[in-house]
Amino acid sequence: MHDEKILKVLRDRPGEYVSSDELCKDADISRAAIWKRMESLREEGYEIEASPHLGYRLVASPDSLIPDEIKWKLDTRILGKEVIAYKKVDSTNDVAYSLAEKGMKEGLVIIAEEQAAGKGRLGRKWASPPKGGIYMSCILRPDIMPNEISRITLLAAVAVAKAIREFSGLSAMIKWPNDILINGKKVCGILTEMKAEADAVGFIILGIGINVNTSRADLPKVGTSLKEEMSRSGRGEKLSRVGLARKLIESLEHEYASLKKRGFGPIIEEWKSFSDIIGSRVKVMTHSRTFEGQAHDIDQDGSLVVRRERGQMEKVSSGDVVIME
Ligand code: BT5
Repeated sequence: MHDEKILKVLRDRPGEYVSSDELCKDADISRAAIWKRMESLREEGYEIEASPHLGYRLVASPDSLIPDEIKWKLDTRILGKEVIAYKKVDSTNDVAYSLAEKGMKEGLVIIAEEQAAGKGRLGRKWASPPKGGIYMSCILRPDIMPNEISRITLLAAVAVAKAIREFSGLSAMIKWPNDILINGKKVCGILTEMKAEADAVGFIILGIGINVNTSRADLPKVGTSLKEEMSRSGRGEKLSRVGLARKLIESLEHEYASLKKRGFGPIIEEWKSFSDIIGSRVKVMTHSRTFEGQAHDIDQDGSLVVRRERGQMEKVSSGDVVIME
């Protein structure tokens, strides 16, 4: 099947009819095959108009997470050069992890319309209902130490916040370490998993879940979606998941390249500009203890530095925080 070729020909001439002769030549197919190919594209959700005299015209593309749609005009060199999509999968992180173990290259993106067992951190669940969300995981092979993995989570948070802001105009904020919030509610979560070898990182799976057009009824109480927040601000439109996925992959690549070129410093500065945690009173919960203090800083490996009552500083590399004021 060369639907990709047909699509390319139709897309290269937006709004225009392309004659059957031209399609045969440019997409390298026989006249007899055109109709069947058009039907299969229509089944995937493409709206294609046919005119006996003029030929075929692409009117609209579906907002399904189809690899060709995501890769269309994707402006990256590493991330998303290869995209594998599923209608339904247990967890995109698990799929990406096993492919990375088999040696799959950096940059591969696994994306799904629905997850049956979407994962949060520490055995928690990520609600992944169909049709409204983006659930994606990416293989990264950065040259960092295992204790620097939080850098990738923070980098991803910056990339997501920027992508959402640019794409929707909503003021996405970051909450340490891995939440993206809009109006105080969670719209995105990030799960970074890694395989460490001796004192180096073998690979990292960067998993991102975003509620795009998801209805609130399908989300836990703490959650919201971009569509819900758009309608709260008087804009009722649905957002294009394909468009946002593309923007997100580009934004991730931009931050990842910046990490390689300029180090972590500039990313931390941007992170802080999207977060209001520094200076706030916080309750910190790690797997072993709970304590309160004032969020003082984010350090060079992505840990939260908290000032305790008597002034002593505590570094927290993983856990959850509640902002008290
Ligand atoms: C996270 O965990 O926020 C990481 C979520 C990562 C999900 C992506 S989707 C693609 C990839 N494949 C996977 O299997 N996972 C990744 P954590 O910080 O532990 O937060 C989990 C908590 O967020 C839950 O206990 C709920 O309170 C809340 N939650 C669950 N689903 C949500 C949703 N869809 N929207 C907002 N909040 C949600």
